[in-house]
Amino acid sequence: MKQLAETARKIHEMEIRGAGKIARTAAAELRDYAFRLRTHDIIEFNEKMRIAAELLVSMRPTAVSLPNAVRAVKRYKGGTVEDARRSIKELADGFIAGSENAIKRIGDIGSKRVRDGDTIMTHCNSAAAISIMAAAYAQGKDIRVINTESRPRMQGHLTTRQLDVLGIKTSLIVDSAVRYFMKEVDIVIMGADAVTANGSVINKIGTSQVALSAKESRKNVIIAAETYKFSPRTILGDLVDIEERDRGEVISPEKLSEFSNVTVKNPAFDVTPREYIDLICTEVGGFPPEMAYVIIKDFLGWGIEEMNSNGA
Ligand code: RI2
Repeated sequence: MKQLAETARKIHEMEIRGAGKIARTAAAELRDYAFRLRTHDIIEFNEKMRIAAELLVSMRPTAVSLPNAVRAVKRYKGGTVEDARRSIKELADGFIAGSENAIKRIGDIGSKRVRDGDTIMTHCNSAAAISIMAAAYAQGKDIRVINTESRPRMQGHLTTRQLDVLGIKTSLIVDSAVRYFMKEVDIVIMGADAVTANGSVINKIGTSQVALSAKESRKNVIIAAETYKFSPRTILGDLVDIEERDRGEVISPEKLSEFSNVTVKNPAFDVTPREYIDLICTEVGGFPPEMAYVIIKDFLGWGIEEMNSNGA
């Protein structure tokens, strides 16, 4: 339980972050937890696995990749603890390998939309979006990236570092300079924490402003998202929760205490309507956002019944 709680804490406090990374981490933690459990009673084992799954899912409410990964592992079968463990390992390892492969495929597919000489704008830090840039650069395309700081957690700095290591020319800008620089941009590439059945994209706060600015300037917006970022439950009418994080990320408690009439809002994500998105690039191909429902149905493959019976 100690290690499970520690992994949960790291996800909650964003020591482990990024929608894909938290999904792979949760799958690995469930697998390892199954092997750490001492019980030989399958009923007790199943109950402990259920509680562990719920705990992990509750750590970040927005990234749908997290419940989707947990759900994939929870499909295990087995009449004995040994059989259940074997099944869990197979499912978790399969999810992790599939996820890593998906990011690579997105790079291969999405990079075809990047031309030699392009200036790309990106926001926050997305492994899937960076995969596209890295693949385009590896193909010998001379690209330049403009990337935002992404306040308040400054994940843009991670992007700057990763692109720098790859050798890609990068300009780091403050979030409020997006529109100022949009005229220099050829294409916008960003990641996703969730994609809804109607093709809206939920990603780091500020994404919708970048997309709005791109739309105004007639610049294409590509969203890089593995199929497990699509939210099956939105077909049932559920909305994706937007995580409200600690106000201390925005202003220190000491500073805030100087004011009498001030509240601080700190939503971590926003919703970009599908009208602002030209293409969602997944590991099974690039699709217009209007096709989100098809991806959920055909590639994610979860039936309505399973969604109803499984809260994760
Ligand atoms: P990959 C991140 O969320 C960012 O919003 C990023 O765009 C998205 O996950 C997708 O990232 P956070 O964990 O899965 O930083 O493509 O809140 O790496």
